[in-house]
Amino acid sequence: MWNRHKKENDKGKGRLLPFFLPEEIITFVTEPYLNLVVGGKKGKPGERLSVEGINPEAVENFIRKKKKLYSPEKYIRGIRNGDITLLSQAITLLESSLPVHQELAGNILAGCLPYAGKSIRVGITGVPGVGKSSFIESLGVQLTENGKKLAVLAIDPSSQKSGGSILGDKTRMERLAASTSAFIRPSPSAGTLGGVASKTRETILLCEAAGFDVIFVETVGVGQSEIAVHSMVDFFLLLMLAGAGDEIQGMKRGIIEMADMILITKADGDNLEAAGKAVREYKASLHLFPVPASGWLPRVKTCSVLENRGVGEVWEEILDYIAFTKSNGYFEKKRKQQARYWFYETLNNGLKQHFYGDEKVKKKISEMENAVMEKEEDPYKAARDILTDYFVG
Ligand SMILES: Nc1nc2c(ncn2[C@@H]2O[C@H](COP(=O)(O)OP(=O)(O)O)[C@@H](O)[C@H]2O)c(=O)[nH]1
Ligand SMILES: [Mg+2]
Repeated sequence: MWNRHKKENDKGKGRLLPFFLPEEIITFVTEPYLNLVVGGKKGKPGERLSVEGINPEAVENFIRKKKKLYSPEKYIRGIRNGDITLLSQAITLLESSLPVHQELAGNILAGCLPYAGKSIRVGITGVPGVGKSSFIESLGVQLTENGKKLAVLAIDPSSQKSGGSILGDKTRMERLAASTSAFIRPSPSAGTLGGVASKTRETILLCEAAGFDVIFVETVGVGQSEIAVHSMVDFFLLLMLAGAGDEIQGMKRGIIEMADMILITKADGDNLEAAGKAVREYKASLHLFPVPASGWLPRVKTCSVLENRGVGEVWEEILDYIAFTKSNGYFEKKRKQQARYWFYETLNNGLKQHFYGDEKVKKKISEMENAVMEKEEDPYKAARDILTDYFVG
């Protein structure tokens, strides 16, 4: 009747909970909730427990109360007024897998959409240690001092277990974090990359409705996360270290091709000469690439956060790019393509979740996996059989 549930970083023995509680509720369960289910503190393990005993409405109401959820209108109004607390709560709802949260978040998002879309969205990528956080802090402070409202979001697939590395970065972005015009939000810590990234995109929209006119999306990784970020920003900035080869930096050609600008960081001290050399090399290799669809030829420049050089120039570059792509129609075109991308992403994710979450499918997959590995089953036939069963029944 009772199962032991242990959270990932729970050092204790975990918690004994009724077997029938759905997984997403378990993460929320506390003693009061148990009392509600079993009917009072005296409900002993194994007693008075039945699936019928659970009133889903009571559970939802309880969760609503416990998390102090408000009506969608209240969130929307708050966000529109720039209320950071309500904005943060709405983002947490977006990131939650609880159906009641998802529904509320969906309504909030829908209400905010008409007010979204007006910011400049910039993706910032590069290997760990290249200087992303330092750069964001430096440019961010300049922007906020000039009256901009800046939101910094992060997608970091490597930090999904540790729960968002930008938390540590917040200390690196001390000055920015202290500014009332800046909003810094770590990456959501659960789910697949596709899921995490789509939450980040929705977060952009909420931030825009809250009046943030510049959005930075920081990402670290090689490949997948860049594609996701590229699909939600207007300008994609690639930070590179001088002196380290492309292979060392783990940069695939595709990522360089996505970049609207390459910025060689830490161009100071002993590194100055190497930085200049890197600029020449990247310029030469960019010439070998086809002209990008935007018509914009990416520039290669250097910067030093330490000596405060070249940082503000990046912003000038971004503004030039926005003006250029707005005048040639590419800006709108890209945003439309991005909307289509996320439409399909969401469909794909939904299908996957439904398929892999299906009990029958789960059982069959676990049976078949071994058979396929032991060559007892043909992998294609095994997969087709499972799919046919799922779709045709
Ligand atoms: N010399 C020099 N060091 C820098 C510069 N920018 C960042 N760093 C250092 O590089 C290290 C990594 O920077 P960080 O911003 O955390 O990189 P991230 O991992 O890409 O976010 C830190 O120790 C910074 O102090 C710079 O312009 N010049
Ligand atoms: Mg960082």
